[in-house]
Order: sequence, then C-alpha cells, then structure tokens
Amino acid sequence: MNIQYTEKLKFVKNFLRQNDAKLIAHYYVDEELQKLAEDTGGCVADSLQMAKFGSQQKESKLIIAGVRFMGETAKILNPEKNIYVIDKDATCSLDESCQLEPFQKFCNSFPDREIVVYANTSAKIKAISDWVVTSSIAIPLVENLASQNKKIIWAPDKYLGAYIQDQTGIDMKIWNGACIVHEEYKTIELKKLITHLGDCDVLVHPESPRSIIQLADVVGSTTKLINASQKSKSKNIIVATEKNIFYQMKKLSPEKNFFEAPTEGEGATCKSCGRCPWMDLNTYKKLINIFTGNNELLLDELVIRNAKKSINRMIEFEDKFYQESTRVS
Ligand code: CIZ
Repeated sequence: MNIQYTEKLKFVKNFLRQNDAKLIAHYYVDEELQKLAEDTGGCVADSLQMAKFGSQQKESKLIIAGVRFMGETAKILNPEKNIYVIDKDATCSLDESCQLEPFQKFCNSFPDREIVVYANTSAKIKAISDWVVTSSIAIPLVENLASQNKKIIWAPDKYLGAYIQDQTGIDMKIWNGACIVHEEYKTIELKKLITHLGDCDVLVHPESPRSIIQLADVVGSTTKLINASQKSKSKNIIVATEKNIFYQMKKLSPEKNFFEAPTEGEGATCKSCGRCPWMDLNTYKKLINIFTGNNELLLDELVIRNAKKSINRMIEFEDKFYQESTRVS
C-alpha cells in the first residue's frame, strides 16, 4: 500500500463514518475506488449484488460508485435511505438507447408479450416492465417464461438478446440497443491474439457481438468471468469486458497474465477502447466532495413502487433458481 493510498483510506474512513455512509462500487470503476470500497467495509460487486448489499447496511446513506441505473436500483430497493452517485452524468449507452416513449410504443405493438428488461435500464423503463434480469439470470428466466408459453420482448441489448436466442432457440422481439464498450471488440484481431498466445482462455461478456462470443471459452456476467479467471488452468487470460475488472481478476490470480480483447487494429480504430467513459467519471476527488454537490438520487414514488415489483420478481426467481440448482448438483 503506498503512502498516498493509506492517507486517502484514512480520510475516506473518517468521512464515511462522520456522514453515516457506506461506499459501494461496481467492478468497472477504477482500481482505487474499488479498493476504497473494500477497505472501508463496503463492497465491490455487480449491479444487483450492490443493491442487495446496500439493503443489509445500517448506514442511512449509500454512495454508489458506478453509473446512474445502479444508483437507481439501490434507491428502488432502499427507498428509505439517501442514495448518492459520484457523478450524476455517469450514464450507460444501453440505458440511453431505451427511452420511455419509443419503448412504450414498441411494447404496445406486441401486447401479447411479457416485457423483460436488462438491469442496464432506467427506473422508468423498469417500472413499465414485467421482469428485470441481470446477465447471470437471463437465460434461465427466459427459458422459464417460454416453458409457460409466454412470449417475450427483450430490451435493450441486441447482442445479449441474440445470445439468449442462440442458446435457447426462443423467439423474442429485441430492442436495438448496444453497449459502446462491448460492441467494439474486433474479431480478426482477437483471432490473431489467440493464435499469438497459443495457451489461453478467452472470457467474454454476452453484451459482445456474436462473432466475439463464438471465440469464447467462457461467456457470462462480470461475476461469472471473475470466477472463471480464477478457475482457468491457462496462464494467459483474454478478457472481453470493461478493463477495470482486471483489478479483481489479478487479485485472485496474481501469477496469471491478463490481456484485453482488442478494440483496434488493422483497419480499425477504437472509440471507447475497452473503457466505459461514464464509469471513468467516478473519481476520488468527486467522492470526497459528494455531499457538497447535488448528488443525491431521487425518484418518483410511483416509479419506485412499480420498478420494485419487477426487480423483486427477479430476486425471487434468482433465489429459487439457485436453491434448485444447488439441490440438483
Ligand atoms: O449488472 C451488472 O453489474 C453489469 C453491468 C454486468 C454484469 O454482467 O454483471
């Protein structure tokens, strides 16, 4: 631990205690904020686990290091707490791609279908949906709905939607959204890197295009990819998701070499280059000034009530699904 970090940690510990606050971070924010969350008794996790962890804390304020929809999910599940986001401009291209009015119109044209939306959507979208899902639970949930002869609308990620369809054969009406980080991975360059490394495992998030997923050894949510990186027998791991996740992977397997899946190369340049520009808006400086700005996240009560129904349905499904799968295995 360097001196500068030790001083920052001391400051943040006091700052959180004095303000009755807990710091909760996503795997995609920078290493320093992830460490601060861990070392102050907060947590680093995916969006759903962040919100669930928040519900178990005694502090009256939760500080979310992540993007807006993560803060909103925390507010929906913890309406009695004050939820703060480090930067209110930190959004998500998937969330932005799915605005209320056009999405409502899209849904109205398929009135016989259940609306299933990915966690990366606004509270307003969640409030008009039947189900919210994370990537870790999307396939079993869609399969479960299809087994009851329910037809499905999927939003907003077209690549994750296509992946679910490829895996299950279930027809869905899919919204045309994409994540600007995952959409940029380059197939030819990834093939070259695999050939160059020889012994390697390729871990891919399902928000990536099909041609990238086809090269994967493991496809899954952030948590699944972190676990897979630890279990992998290869010394070299190529990762196709936001590169701040490397902090958790390297901590678990310091002896392994981690490579970013290429986002540029022959005939191609990158815009996001494997970094989410909105996750990058989360900084230490903004964290320690959070209570001096307009950073509290407030939501309409009706939106909270309706969005909570679709999130809670997912949580109940998830709990039952994992109980059943542990019983079987
Ligand atoms: O739900 C999350 O945290 C995101 C954005 C992805 C994942 O796979 O966990």
